[in-house]
Amino acid sequence: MTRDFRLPRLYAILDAESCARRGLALLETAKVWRDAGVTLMQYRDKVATDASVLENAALLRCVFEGVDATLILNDRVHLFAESGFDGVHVGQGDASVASVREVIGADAVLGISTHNPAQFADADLLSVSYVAVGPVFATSTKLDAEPVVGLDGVRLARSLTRKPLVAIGGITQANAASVLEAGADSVAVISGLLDGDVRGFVAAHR
Ligand code: TZP
Ligand code: MG
Repeated sequence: MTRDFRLPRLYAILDAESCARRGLALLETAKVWRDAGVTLMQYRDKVATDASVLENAALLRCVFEGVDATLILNDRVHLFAESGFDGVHVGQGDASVASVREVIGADAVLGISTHNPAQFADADLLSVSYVAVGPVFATSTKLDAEPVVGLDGVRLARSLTRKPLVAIGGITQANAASVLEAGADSVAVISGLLDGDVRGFVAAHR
């Protein structure tokens, strides 16, 4: 049930473009993350066709077969059922939470991105499973990112929502503890995993 969703401390985001930019294969990267102990992974692919996203989703499901892991699809709400994933993550510019819920059903995991106090407070009232706040720090992964909210933004979000809270943007193994101390339940990471030591990251935030 949505209300009981619990975020693990590490929310790994497998971003297809970030992998490609580094010459890393998507599935091999997912296998490394699985073997390192990742239990929540979002597949984010802003450019691929729907057909290719569905193909990758099926392969990623195979990678995590038999593992107690939650798989989330970024956007592409219309592909949710076919993807066989556990949930979707949407941004402020996407369809309304109510209409997304209609498509994915009451039990699927649903996350929403938030960037300012009004959105933090609004998200608390929505039927989302968790709230993402960010960017906490500067990031070069998302070119159209909103202004940095900093650790104060995480504290503010924490004070305005009782939902499970994940922070995103520029998070590395070196600064993750400060983000969790600021009140986030979890850290969502792209570059910090691709460029860092994923085993160390998982072990430090189990
Ligand atoms: N939303 C806000 S910042 C961001 C997204 C998707 C990118 C996070 O990537 P990184 O590499 O962990 O900074
Ligand atoms: Mg979106």
